[in-house]
Amino acid sequence: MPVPYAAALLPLALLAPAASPVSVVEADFDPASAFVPPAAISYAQDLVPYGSHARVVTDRSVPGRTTLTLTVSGLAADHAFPVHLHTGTCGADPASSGPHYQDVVDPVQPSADPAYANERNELRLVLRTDADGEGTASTAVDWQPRAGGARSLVLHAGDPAGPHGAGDRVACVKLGD
Ligand SMILES: [Cu+2]
Repeated sequence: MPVPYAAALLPLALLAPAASPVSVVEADFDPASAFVPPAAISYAQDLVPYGSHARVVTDRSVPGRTTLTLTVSGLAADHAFPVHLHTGTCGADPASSGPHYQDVVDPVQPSADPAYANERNELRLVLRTDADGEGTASTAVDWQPRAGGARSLVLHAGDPAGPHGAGDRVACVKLGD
């Protein structure tokens, strides 16, 4: 009896918890040592003061595409932060966020080969704050992260002295799996 069977399943399919194509993370930057492990960590209060705010919207509603938008308030004014999607989660050690997430993973790690370490194969953006320390930046890539593979968005200090220098990791936002 295929028809009644399908009809019986339809409501269940509608109720099934499908992964939302748009996820939103809202968090205040706190010290890693906070009693409750923070959803966003600052490692450099001069650039990312405690209590400053981040909102990350990850939109996967277009098949095979990811658009990520980062909006902040309360950060250092008139500053450019290189921001990347990283593989690891945020921890007390800034290095715990691990290497950059890559769609096609470089077999040689740490990845320095521009065939892999580029802005099409990694998710990168530059967040520029205004005179009030507010800013928003968005970028899109033609892939979607593997489940559980991209667990943080890392803000770097920026290094105007070097062409590729992202500089120290100054803050980290935990992303859901
Ligand atoms: Cu990075």
